[in-house]
Amino acid sequence: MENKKTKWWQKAVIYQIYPRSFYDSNADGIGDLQGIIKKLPYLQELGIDAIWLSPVFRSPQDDNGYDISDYQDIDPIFGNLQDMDELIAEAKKRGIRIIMDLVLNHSSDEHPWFLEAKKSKDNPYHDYYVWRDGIEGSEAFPGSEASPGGYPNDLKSAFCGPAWEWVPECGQYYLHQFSVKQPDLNWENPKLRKAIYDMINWWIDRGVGGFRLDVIDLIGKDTDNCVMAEGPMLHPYIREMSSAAFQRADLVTVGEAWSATPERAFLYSNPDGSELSMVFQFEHMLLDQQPGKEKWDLAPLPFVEFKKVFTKWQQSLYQKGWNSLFLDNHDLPRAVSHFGNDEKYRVESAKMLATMIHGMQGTPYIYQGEELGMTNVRFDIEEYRDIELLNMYKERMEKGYEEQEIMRSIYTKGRDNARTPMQWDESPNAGFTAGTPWIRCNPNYTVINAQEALVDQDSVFHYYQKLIALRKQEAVLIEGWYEPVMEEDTDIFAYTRENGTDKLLVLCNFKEQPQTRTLAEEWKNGEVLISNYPDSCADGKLRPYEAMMIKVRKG
Ligand code: TEU
Ligand code: CA
Repeated sequence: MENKKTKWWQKAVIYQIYPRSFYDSNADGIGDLQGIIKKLPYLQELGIDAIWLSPVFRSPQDDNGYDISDYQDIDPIFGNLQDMDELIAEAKKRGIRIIMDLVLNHSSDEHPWFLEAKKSKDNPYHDYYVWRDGIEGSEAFPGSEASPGGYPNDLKSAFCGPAWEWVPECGQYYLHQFSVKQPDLNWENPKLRKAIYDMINWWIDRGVGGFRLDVIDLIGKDTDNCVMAEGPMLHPYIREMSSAAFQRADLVTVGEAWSATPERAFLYSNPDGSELSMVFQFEHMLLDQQPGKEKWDLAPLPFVEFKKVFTKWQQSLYQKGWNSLFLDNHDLPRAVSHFGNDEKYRVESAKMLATMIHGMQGTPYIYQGEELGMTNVRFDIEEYRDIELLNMYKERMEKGYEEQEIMRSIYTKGRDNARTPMQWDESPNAGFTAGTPWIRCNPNYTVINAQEALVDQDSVFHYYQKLIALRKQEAVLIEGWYEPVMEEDTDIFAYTRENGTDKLLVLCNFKEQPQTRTLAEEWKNGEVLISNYPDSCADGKLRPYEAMMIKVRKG
């Protein structure tokens, strides 16, 4: 097999920062760029190679920055362009690259393009967005006096309600797949595309290390046929953007693609570099919900299926593409609460999940606080801030759902689980701010915090540090073939990785109950590279949530 040169991002571990919840340097209750700069030594100690920064561009913050009103400026709540340059430079000194989060499917309704676009149908910017006339006889737009006709079609917004909003000024509806304040951009317009590529190049010239591309699978949409994800023009647009911008530098690019399948991921992450480095796919995240329903409609995790999804992705992309490895982000519940045990075995299960992810092929992502084993929260409804969650609460209350059931969905899947402030120490507000935090802290910060983790050699933090270091040492982690072991086992997640010289066994007990399994002879004298109990060995006995990586040399 041809051995192409390994790219820097194939050996990298990327850390995601949700800036408003990371560290507040000026006591206004919101995390900011200077706060991140202050915490760079912490990240360097962890050993990460790059930071993916959730959006810090100028924004009305309707969806916490995923509604951008100026792509070439920093929102004042986070700082200014000088702070951004300083962050890039300071991070670089520590060997850390900065990845910006580009939201290109939609802008804010306060973006100058949209302010122009809505003035009239003949405005030069009108065609930067997706407009349609009302349809006679279809469901009427509520409260409209001008009789615009009903909604153009029945597309729904991801944040509840119709995906169309009427603008009396120009007499048309605009498309918004997310909130009303996030109008969809019209990628069919070459002028818009050119403006976007110029903007990306401006950031490349400022020295950023790459980009995460928000809901990139939606940009090639065919609105009239209601084909939103993976539309006919998606890959042509990505290829155009890649050659007009990304390919100018040695960047990492990762597209968020909820609709990705391995077959499509070959295109996105083609090793020829014509599109992106990799995509975030979510197949493993969509299993514990009722089929055909929403994420709020909970179902137990089908564990064997969960493992098979990983196997499929690991094997299909081998030497044909590249995987992103993650169990949480700013839209998902906390990994240890979701897949582990956030009470009695919090530390063991957080380390077990880390082992399972970091043993695979791909680029691992750590979401802020995951390295501390931070957990989900249970707040009163007034204490939540997320637009998605609040809209859902309102809609389901109106539809007559039991409040208790709605709250259970929020505790389990709500995005604010991941957005509570980073827990730095046991001082008030977790040491996150000297002011009033924009969202309440998880009350468990008195026990779960970075200060505590840094002094404890057995902490989740130090376990991640070891895993990151292992990735730099063991080539088999980067290039080895993935083969599932005990595929039908309902308690254990196990697989091997193998290259020309080494073979690795990753063994993870996903349960509180101890397990005994018979391991193949070849592992008996293997070296335990890492494990979450002090005295793990390859005897096939696994204690609650025990996990280990065992290595043998071949031949
Ligand atoms: O998320 C994409 C997306 O589809 C989300 O609405 C997702 O379905 C939901 O969060 C799952 O709970 C991206 C960003 O990551 C998210 O933060 C933004 O709100 C969204 O795009 C709109 O930009
Ligand atoms: Ca601040």
